[in-house]
Amino acid sequence: MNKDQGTRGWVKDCSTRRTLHVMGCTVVLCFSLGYFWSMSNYTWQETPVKIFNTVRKIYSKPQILRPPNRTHLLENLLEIELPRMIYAKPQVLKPPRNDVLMMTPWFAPIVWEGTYNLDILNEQFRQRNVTVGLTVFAIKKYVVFLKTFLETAEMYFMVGHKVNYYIFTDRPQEVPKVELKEGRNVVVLQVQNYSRWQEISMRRMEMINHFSKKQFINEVDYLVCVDVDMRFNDLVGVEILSNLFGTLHPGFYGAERQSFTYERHPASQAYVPHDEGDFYYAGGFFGGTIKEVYKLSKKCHEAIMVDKDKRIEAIWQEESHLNKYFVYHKPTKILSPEYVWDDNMGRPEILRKRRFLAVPKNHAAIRNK
Ligand code: UD2
Repeated sequence: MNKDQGTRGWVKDCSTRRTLHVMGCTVVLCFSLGYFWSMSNYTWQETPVKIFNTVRKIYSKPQILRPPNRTHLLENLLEIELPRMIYAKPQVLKPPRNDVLMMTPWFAPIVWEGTYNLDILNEQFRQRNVTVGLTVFAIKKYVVFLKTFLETAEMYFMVGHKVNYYIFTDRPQEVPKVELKEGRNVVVLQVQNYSRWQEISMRRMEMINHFSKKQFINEVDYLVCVDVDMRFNDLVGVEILSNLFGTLHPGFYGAERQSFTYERHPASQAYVPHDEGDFYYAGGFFGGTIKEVYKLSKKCHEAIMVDKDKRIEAIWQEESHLNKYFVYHKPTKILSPEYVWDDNMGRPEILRKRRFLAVPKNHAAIRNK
């Protein structure tokens, strides 16, 4: 074979191979198109467009994922000008109280009179322009407690701050008209009642949870959830506010773990073993940010429903579930019994203020009525 022959031979060979290659690719492409078309809901006209888009997607330049731009969060921030703040300097070597515990082992403050400066706290919360929601249930006969409750709240609760009173009731027409200071509103939420007082008490978790999502999240920054058969007797202000707070029950603040009236039946969702738990908290005063109260009320309501399916009712209804919750989700602030007191317990020296007091009630006359 001479040089030319060789070249031509190679050229010929090459063109045959190219022809075969093109034919092969065409066959594969046709089969692919047929398969793609048969597997998809596209018409023959749409299929090439779809393939083009898919190929374009595969070969297009990869996009670098950027974190969301959050600079807007820093815009429009108010320049905060602090007024002069004159007050006694905190003394590192002189704790303000040495007769009570002021801090938990997980660094949550316990709020007692004499341990904080309300002027500093008021300034901090005013700068944040907070609105506080106070939830209270007055179902059936319990509407009789509303007048005193609201009148005393106007005197002592979150003085100088914006407040929404959320009154859950089945008797909206019986909610008394109380004169309110500026920035404070009464919002009546009509809800159903239940025949047993225990059920009413427990269902508060469900209703607080429902309205947190539906309404409170859009209207207030914090929720304070309390009993209605109470009256404010001294200032209850922003010193109580924190992500998640509970209150030491007046009957158990000095008690040992073993005597706490946690639910001790292992079958209940509220069960707390004898070697666990920090404090016994009152069901009648807890709160936090809407997010935290939403989580708490959801968990407690779900636990109550699991018990209900098993025909179990925890010993202190939702208070038992609240106590279980706080064992495993520690409050970020704890209120001393100044915030839920009953004069039947006397007046111990450690109690420098009685801020929120039980109103004596005749159970037989008021419950299930
Ligand atoms: C304790 C707790 C309470 C709850 C209850 C559960 C404190 C101060 N109180 O209160 O929070 O855990 O035990 O056993 O820790 N209610 C109505 N209509 C009714 C019945 C109840 O509106 O017919 C509402 C009302 O807001 C009342 C609350 O539910 O304040 C709790 O009921 P309670 O005050 O009769 O229960 P009590 O005093 O045993």
